[in-house]
Amino acid sequence: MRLLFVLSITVLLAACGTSPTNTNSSNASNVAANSFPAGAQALTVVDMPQRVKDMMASRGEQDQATPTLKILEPAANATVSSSTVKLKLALSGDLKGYQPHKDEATGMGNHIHVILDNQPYEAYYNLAEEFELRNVADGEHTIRAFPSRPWHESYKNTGAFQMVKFTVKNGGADANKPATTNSGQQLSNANSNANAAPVREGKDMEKSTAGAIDPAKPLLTYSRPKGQYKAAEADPIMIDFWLANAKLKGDGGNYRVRYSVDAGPAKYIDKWGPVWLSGWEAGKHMIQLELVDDDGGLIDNGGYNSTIREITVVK
Ligand SMILES: [Cu+2]
Repeated sequence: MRLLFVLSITVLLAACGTSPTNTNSSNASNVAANSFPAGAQALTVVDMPQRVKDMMASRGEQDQATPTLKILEPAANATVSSSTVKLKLALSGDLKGYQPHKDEATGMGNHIHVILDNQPYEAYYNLAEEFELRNVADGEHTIRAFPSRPWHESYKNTGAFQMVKFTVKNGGADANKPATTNSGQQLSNANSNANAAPVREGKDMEKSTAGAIDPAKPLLTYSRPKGQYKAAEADPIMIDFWLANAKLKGDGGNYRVRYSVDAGPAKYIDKWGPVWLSGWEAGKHMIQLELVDDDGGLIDNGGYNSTIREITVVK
């Protein structure tokens, strides 16, 4: 039964085209229409795990920080004539010791989530160097960025989230380049120019273009879960997102965030914050996250407000 389930996901993803991670509203509705068998797993909402509470306690006041991000590059509405798009950010605000940095021993640390169009985010640790989005296709794009904690929970204060639209023209992206698989935090440091001074953080991007997105309208940005989860990290698993121009019901607004796992029953998040789910079975799972109104109607914004991601749980 599980094999059949995994197979049906694979077939469906193949049917959606070459870019399974670039979920937009059209393949989102495909998935809904095909309705996966709801997984055998029973997920329950649980408390933040002790290991995260311990990390939090060891960070001083960082969790009360209110980091403000600015996208310095690319400039708003810029035209970039290269398929390598350089991202330059500035961090300010009341940081309380918050600084992006990767601890080489653990591979963890504070980082920025960087999202091209509606692809899975990439982690950006060293703001002193530009982050390179490589092999970006010609056309209109968006970058969304926001600061995150070592366990990938985003900062949700005003000013933390930034978005920029830009266009790549005659960038020369290689359409035949095999897309990097969505294997989590795989950062490519490959650099064909051996004499290039700093080896920058960066990533070969999947092919995608921006949706017809209105930055003034309610916007849900999918952040977590993503990639592969192993051992202690696989239970519980956190759902986390950014919400712009919209308040949830429980926060005094009119909106709800609806989620489902493996096309199972719809669940709702009515207060903006991370939700930890326990009870995951090993294997692949699909998570759908949508911004809806009080009647459950999807609030569309360029296809970004309904996103489906596949994750893998390894036990
Ligand atoms: Cu992260």
